[in-house]
Amino acid sequence: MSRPTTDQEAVLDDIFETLAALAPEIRASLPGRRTKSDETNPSGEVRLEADAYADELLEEALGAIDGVGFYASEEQAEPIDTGEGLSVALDPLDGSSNLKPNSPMGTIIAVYDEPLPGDGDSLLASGFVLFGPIMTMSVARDGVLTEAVVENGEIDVITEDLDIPEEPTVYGMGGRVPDWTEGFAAFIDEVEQEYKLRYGGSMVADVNQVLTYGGIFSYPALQSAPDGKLRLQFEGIPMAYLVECAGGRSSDGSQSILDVEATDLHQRVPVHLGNEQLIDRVEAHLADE
Ligand code: FBP
Repeated sequence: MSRPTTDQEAVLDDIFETLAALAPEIRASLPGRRTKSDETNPSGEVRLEADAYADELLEEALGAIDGVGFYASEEQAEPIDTGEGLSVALDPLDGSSNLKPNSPMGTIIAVYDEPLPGDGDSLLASGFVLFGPIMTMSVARDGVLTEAVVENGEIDVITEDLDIPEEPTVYGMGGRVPDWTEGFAAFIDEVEQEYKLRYGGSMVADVNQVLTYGGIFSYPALQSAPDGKLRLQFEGIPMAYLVECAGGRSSDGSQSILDVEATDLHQRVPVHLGNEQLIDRVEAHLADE
């Protein structure tokens, strides 16, 4: 992790205030944009009209900030040069397949102090906006996770220094069961006896379940996809830092996701996030594979 300078702290303030101010507009844009466009993103996924529109809004607003030098997103092949300064990397609409069934979604942001692809060493801060029954924004900075309500575009802090509950109660995991690796299937055989299932198809919403109730979220390496589904730059690293700031752990199966080498802007990574004891257990099962 990098420690922000005083100037960088001021730019980070601008970035999160801008994201909070934009959240109501992104949410208001969703109802009329639930249809698929005829375009695919760099990961080969069909883009929704809402994905493209949220990306445009975020690029325009964040790219205009003095001190933001690059804008990159899951929806664009290359970073956009926006001047001098920090690099922002976004998943403009996480869980966009949830828009049609009107289920929770989010926006994920990571801020790096180097050109992209960045890794855990160049990460300065990360956060997400959760479009749930209410609109909240969780921000990880200087080793601390803060949760706020952003209903009217202003940051109204509700939890300072949020810690993951020590006693885990929920688990959520992606991928189809027949496509799980042997070690991961053996791990799930155990936890499904102990905890309640919470998986809804949006990483932001599912990880917030874990931050709220304790437990584990996984989108593991699959037999058909050894690197899993989720993107290191836009999903893995930012969410790993949030969970680690809350006293939890992250893993790609054998190491913290913040230690994974970033070689490509759209590279994927297996993701495990949650209470330390559960991450230790899933790593032990995967080590046996
Ligand atoms: P998007 O960012 O393109 O929405 O993809 C990521 C995601 O939707 C995650 O939020 C979620 O955890 C996962 O993919 C759901 O995948 P699946 O549909 O395979 O369960």
